[in-house]
Amino acid sequence: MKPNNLESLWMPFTPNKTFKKDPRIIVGAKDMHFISDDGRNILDATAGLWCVNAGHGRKKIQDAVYNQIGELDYSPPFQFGHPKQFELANRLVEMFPEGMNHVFFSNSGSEAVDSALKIALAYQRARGKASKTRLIGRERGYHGVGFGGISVGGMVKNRMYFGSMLSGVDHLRHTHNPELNAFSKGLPEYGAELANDLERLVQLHDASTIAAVIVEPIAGSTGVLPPPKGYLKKLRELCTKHDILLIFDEVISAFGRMGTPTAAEFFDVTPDIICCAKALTNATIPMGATVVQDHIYQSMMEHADAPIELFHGYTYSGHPVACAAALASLDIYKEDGLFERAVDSAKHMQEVAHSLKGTKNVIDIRNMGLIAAVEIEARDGAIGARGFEVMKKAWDLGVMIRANGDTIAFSPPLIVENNQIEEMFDVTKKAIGSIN
Ligand code: PXG
Repeated sequence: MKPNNLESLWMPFTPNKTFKKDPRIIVGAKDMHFISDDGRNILDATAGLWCVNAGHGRKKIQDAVYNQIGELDYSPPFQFGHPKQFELANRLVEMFPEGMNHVFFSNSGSEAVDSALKIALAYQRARGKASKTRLIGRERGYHGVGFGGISVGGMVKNRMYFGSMLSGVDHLRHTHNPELNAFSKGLPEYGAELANDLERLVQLHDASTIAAVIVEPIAGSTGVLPPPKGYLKKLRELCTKHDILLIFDEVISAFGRMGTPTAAEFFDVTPDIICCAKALTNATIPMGATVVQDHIYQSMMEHADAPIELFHGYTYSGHPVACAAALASLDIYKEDGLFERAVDSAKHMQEVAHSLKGTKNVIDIRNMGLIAAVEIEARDGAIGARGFEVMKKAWDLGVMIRANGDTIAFSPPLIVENNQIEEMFDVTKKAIGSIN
């Protein structure tokens, strides 16, 4: 392919100029591997982008999608229904924490987040608390790329180019504390008290102005930050105390990444709203979902001031083909026992990941569930350069890893074998060793 042929496409979150000089092109995928255009098998240590939890090319999903297109390719989601979206909503509420019984569909994590924020605001108004309009996110949070998501998000580059965003937003402090918590296996010991930062914001703004707090139970894109022990429970208590909704953005953590259907179940903390996407359809067809507790839905049904209780929705909300892909994915997760399998693989990955302690430039290793991260020290004046070079080198050596700045993130499909976990980290170690 001539470099020219790559010019028409503006690639997302990619240095276009650099990429197009030396492209990495993927032409196929099966199970744990991608296939590159030069015919190499590349081990997928990232489940694509935290999303292909059942592994690639699953026949059951392929058949479900094919059959669905023949049976009902599309139907409008406003004023009309089709059976599979009700079936999928029922399946999801069975899996999700008790009381989370209503599902609003969208097409991505960003939309699932925007839907959650809008539901939170509309709910507060419907129940007579219209002054509760403020949204609280957290520093280093990632909630997708819509204006709602970047406003509550806390990743500087994702915000600084895009103007003033939503007004009436504030942020909790992030929980990363390498001085005390570096090389923690599983949840870090120190930092639960950082949840009290919500009290600071309540004192500043008053609870009567705050609609919701949104956090990732485990922060992913910012470089994998597991929550300190006790942090999420404390945050839940404070939200309840101040009558503030708690939203968990589970776009990466739902569907088995923690060995449970949701991280909420893993932590035994039930939020008011959960956003999910990605592995919902094993990433085959784009889909997002926002799942809410009974009290939110019931309040909207009883108190909304118009027959349409929520003025929100997407042309592709509950798309029949996405629903078919999601139902097939949920079947696979269950039939293959993949969430349980992830628990065992996570133990092995913890040991293997931490064996990289002592490798040149490695300054921290973090893990939780089937997620691990190896952080390397940034090169002077070039944050992210080492991470990028390690990612490229690993690709050359046959493993796809993800660099979030100088943190290498691992989130393999839940079907990963122990020897493949070892291969992921062996190659990463070599890649780290090969750069200066
Ligand atoms: N919330 C969270 C917690 C996410 O991780 C989104 C929302 C947005 O989802 P969509 O489907 O709109 O992209 C995400 C997405 C990375 C990386 O490098 C992770 C995501 C996206 C891009 C890169 O870890 N997660």
